Amino acid sequence: MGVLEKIAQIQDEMARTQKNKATEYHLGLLKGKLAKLRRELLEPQPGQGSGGGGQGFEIAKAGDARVSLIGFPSVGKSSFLSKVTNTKSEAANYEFTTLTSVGGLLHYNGAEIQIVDLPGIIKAAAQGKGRGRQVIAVGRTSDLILMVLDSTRGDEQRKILENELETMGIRLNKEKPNISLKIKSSGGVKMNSINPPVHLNEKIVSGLLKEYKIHNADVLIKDENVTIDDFIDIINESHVTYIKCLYVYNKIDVTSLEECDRLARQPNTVVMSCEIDLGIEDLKEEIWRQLGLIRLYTKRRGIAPNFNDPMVVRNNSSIQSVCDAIHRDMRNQFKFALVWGSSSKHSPQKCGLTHIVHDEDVVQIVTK
Ligand SMILES: Nc1nc2c(ncn2[C@@H]2O[C@H](COP(=O)(O)OP(=O)(O)OP(=O)(O)O)[C@@H](O)[C@H]2O)c(=O)[nH]1
Ligand SMILES: [Mg+2]
Repeated sequence: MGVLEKIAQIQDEMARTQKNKATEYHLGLLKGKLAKLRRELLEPQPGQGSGGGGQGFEIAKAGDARVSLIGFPSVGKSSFLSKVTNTKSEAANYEFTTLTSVGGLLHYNGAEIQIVDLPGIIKAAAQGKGRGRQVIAVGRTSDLILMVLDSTRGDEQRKILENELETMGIRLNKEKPNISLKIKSSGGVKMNSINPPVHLNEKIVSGLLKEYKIHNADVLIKDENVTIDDFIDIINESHVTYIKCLYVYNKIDVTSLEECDRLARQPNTVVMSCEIDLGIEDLKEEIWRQLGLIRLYTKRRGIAPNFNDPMVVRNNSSIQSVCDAIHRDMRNQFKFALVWGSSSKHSPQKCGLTHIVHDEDVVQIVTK
C-alpha cells in the first residue's frame, strides 16, 4: 500500500470514529500516525534532488525580507507583482499563466522587500497535484505569505488553501507551542507541566512519542492549553514552519460593497483591486507592519546622518546585530554606540552591544 492510500485509510478511520472521552486516546494516536505519513510524503523521493523548490524553481533570496504570493490561478498574483515592483510577470485571463517563480523588489521605507510571484495552486497541492508542493516549499522560506484570493469567490478558496498549507506543515499566524521536548537515551518518558494541561496527559504523550520510536524523553508543558496537534507539531519540529500570513482579497472592483466590507473585517485581511488601483498603498503599509522591519540612520562622528538612506534591520535587533549587518568584523572593533531616538533614555545614550534599537533611531558606532 502506498503512502497516499495509508493516509486515506487513517482519514477514513478518523471520520468513522465518534469523538468522545473514550476515543480521545485512539484518535490522538491516529493523528500522530497521519502526521508521520504526511512527513514521509514531503520527504524528497529518490531522483528528485534535494527536494525543496525543485529544479530551477527556487529563486535566490534578495533584499531585506521575502514575501510570497500564494493563491489559486487567475486571482491576480502576477498583476500585483507588476504593480508594486519593476519586474513584469505575465498576467492573463487564463489559468496557470505563471509556471515558475518570479521575483521582484518592492522599495518601501528605504527597504527592499522581495516579492515572489508563484504559479497558482489548486486543491490537493500537498498530495503533489500541479506545482503545489514546490510552491509551498518556496512559501516556507518566506517571512510573510500573502494569500491572494478572489473576492468574488467568498471564503471557499481561503479554506482550501489553509488546509493545503496546514497539511504541508505550515502554520499561519500561530506561535510555536510552548512545549519543550528533550529526547534522552534512557529513563523513559516523563511529562511535567507548570499547570495541569487540559488536552494532554502522560498516556497520550508517551503513546505519540512511541509512534515516532521515541522511548526516553523529558516533556515540559509550559502552557496548559496546548493541544494534541501542538504536541505532534513539536515532535515533527523540523518539518513545521510558523509563518505570518496576510489574506489579500483582490478584484473588489467587481464585488458588492457589502461583501467587500464583510471580507475586510476579518482579521489579518486586506482588500484591493489591481485593476483600478485600490488599496495597494494600504497593503504595502500592512506588509511593512507585518514584517516588523525597522529603519536606522547610521552616522559618523561630526557628520549628520543621511535620512534618505536608512539601514533596515529586523524588529528587536540589538546593536550587536547592527554591527554584524555593517561588517562581520565590526563587533570586534566595537567600543560603544551612541543612540539618538525613541530607544534611548537621553540623547545621545551611550550603549553596549545588547541595547535594542527602535524604528528611526540614529546610531553612531564608536570603534577601538
Ligand atoms: N476585475 C479585476 N480583474 C483583475 C484584477 N487583478 C487582476 N485581474 C485580472 O485577472 C486575470 C488574472 O490575473 P493574473 O495576474 O494573471 O493572475 P495570477 O494569479 O497571476 O494567475 P496564474 O499565474 O494563472 O496563477 C487577468 O486577466 C487580470 O487582468 C482586479 O483587481 N480586478
Ligand atoms: Mg501569475
